[in-house]
Amino acid sequence: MSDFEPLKDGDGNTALQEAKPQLKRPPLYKVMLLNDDFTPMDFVVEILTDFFNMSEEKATQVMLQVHTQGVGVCGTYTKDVAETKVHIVNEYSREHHHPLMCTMEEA
Ligand code: TYC
Repeated sequence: MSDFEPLKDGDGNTALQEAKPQLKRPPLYKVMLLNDDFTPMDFVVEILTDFFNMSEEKATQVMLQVHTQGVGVCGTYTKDVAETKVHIVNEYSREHHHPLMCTMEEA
């Protein structure tokens, strides 16, 4: 069903006009990896291929970007998906006793 919003004229009369449908896109979030001195490079590449569906080549590129620049983007997702990825990656890293940190911020 469509919504209606009030439309006032100068004499204080109010009519109803059909409101424009409010179709805002949901905000997107960048999921990022942070560099550290201890997590093995191979483990980071594995994270990027397994959880972010990157090719080995792309994963190596992103891992090296994080290694040299301190931070790199793994992908951009809706809030729920981004939160889940961050959680899964951080849990997986902890389970393997690596200090790798995954975070998110609005794109
Ligand atoms: N700096 C790590 C090393 O030299 C590798 C690394 C890359 C760690 C990316 C974390 O997000 C990271 N072993």
